[in-house]
Amino acid sequence: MSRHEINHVLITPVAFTDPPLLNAVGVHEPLALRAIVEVHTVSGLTGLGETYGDAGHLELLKKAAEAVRGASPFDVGRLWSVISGAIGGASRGSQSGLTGLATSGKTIGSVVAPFDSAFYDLQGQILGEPVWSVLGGKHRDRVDFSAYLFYKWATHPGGDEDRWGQALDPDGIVRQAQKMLREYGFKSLKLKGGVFAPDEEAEAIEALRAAFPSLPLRVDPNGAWSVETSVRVGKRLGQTLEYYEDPTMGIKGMSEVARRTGIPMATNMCVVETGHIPEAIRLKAVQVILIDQHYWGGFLPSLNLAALCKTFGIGVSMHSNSHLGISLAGMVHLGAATENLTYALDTHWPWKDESEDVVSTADLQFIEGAIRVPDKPGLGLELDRDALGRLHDKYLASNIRTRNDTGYMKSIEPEYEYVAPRW
Ligand code: GKR
Ligand code: MG
Repeated sequence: MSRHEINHVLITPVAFTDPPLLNAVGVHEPLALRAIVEVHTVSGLTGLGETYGDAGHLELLKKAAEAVRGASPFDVGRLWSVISGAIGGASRGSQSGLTGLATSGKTIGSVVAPFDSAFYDLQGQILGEPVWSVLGGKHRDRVDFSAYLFYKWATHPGGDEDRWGQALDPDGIVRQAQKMLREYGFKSLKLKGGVFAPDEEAEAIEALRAAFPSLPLRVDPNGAWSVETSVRVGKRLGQTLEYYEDPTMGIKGMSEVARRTGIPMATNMCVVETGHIPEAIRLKAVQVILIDQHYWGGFLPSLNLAALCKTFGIGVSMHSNSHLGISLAGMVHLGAATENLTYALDTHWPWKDESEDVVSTADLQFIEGAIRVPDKPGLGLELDRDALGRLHDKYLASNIRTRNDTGYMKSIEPEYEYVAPRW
């Protein structure tokens, strides 16, 4: 029996303010959901993980929590089999309220991930070492992030205007980029597309290119475009793009776009579990994979994926959803420990209200678009119980239990329908 045996797991769903960000399936609701996972040991330590807060996901997390009781925090290699046994190998689909937008994969990895995070956090605390050190050491002292631009409304219906204002055309997107760069110093730009007609979005990319001649640019329509549209827009944007993220759905379509445009294709949609990798490699469908500890199963499986990418000459970037500070810390530790991190990471961070979090992120400040890799033991975080309580109350007071961008959009624009590909 380990001195640090796990004796208790607490799962707390929380809600935090989210602006009306537009995407291929609708628009972000006024609150985003997450679940905070605390793993407690008999020795009195607490390891932290952050994950999706959808109702179906919470049910699986509860089963997983039962299954890890009695384990040692050093048992990370067995987490996958222990948890998949407990939840019956549950796979994609049912936990996601996102019609057709496989943003998170929602595979078993998404249930394992917060436990992997908490276990590594505990290991670091026990050893007095930061998580990146336990993961094998750091390859960099600063982890670079990319600006993540969204078309957006000025306000949620009936709400107050947020600090970003409206961005519904190329000028609005350039203004948003200028503000984000001014405040965070990012050195690359990603535009979330799939919202307006593809040529309007191409115009926005061209406007960004004119405004920021030397910055790498990415566009991500989340599979909203057909192969033909993706090829046409890809040829129009040509070498303007650092990579072309999920313009179309599926490995075969991505492969055809890669072959016909020659632009590096990136994905967080068509390769979201190991079973997708052989076909993607055989068809040369993706040249960059966005790792994400939240659905690949945590830090260890993400590092394994990065190693596989290295073997096959595939670049590595990182994906994000709306997230809080525990996720941000995890991204920085994983980013530091990933040797072949070839691109700046995605983050939704600027969209969050800084005052809303369950941990202090004072050690995770953006300077010139990067976060300095922290040195404190574990993830280097301390849970703020009052803040956790406040965000949990916010969750309880809301009626949002599953992310549903499409339903929210339809409640505002009843004629809205989700279709893929839309163009
Ligand atoms: O937050 O609307 C959003 C994004 O579209 C997100 O859901 C995606 O998962 O950031 C993501 C992506 O790169 O596809
Ligand atoms: Mg994406």
